[in-house]
Amino acid sequence: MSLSQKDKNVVKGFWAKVESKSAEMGGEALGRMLTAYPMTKTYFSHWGDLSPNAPQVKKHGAVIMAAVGKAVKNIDDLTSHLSKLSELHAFQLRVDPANFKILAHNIILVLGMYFPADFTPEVHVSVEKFFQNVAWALSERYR
Ligand code: HNI
Repeated sequence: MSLSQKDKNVVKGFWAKVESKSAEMGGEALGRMLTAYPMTKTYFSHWGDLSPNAPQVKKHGAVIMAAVGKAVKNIDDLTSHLSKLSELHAFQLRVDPANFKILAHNIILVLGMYFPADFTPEVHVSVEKFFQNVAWALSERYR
């Protein structure tokens, strides 16, 4: 489902509130994905320790969330903005695109955990749509 102007405004407004915590939330989300969806660990096996508090998990979580933050800033043009990252995940990293939804789910739940008051149902629906669009954009170069 494409993002309405309202969705875009809601996502940008919410992100402005949560951005300062994004690195920490990214680590939490990646750690949860690797624990709750253990089949996702195969892509990161070169790191060794994949426990939720492992330094590389925290560090890479921050990298992922920085990329999500940039995507929020490019919300009008996600497909071209994420095209290079899509290519990387398709051809170098060979990540099954089904995993984009799994990571998005974990990020969304952490957003709700960290910001329960701001994560209203209205914010939730727009944030879900945003991540759906990010997942589509990241899947674009797989074709
Ligand atoms: Ni992903 C590297 C962003 C989903 C596996 N990933 C990156 C990098 C960014 C990034 C940014 C660093 C690129 C670079 O070095 O140039 N990844 C994102 C985003 C999402 C995502 C925004 C979805 C919201 N990646 C996933 C998923 C998996 C995944 C779902 C696997 C389950 N990514 C990787 C792996 C690397 C990676 C593996 C390389 C990690 C390393 O450093 O070894």
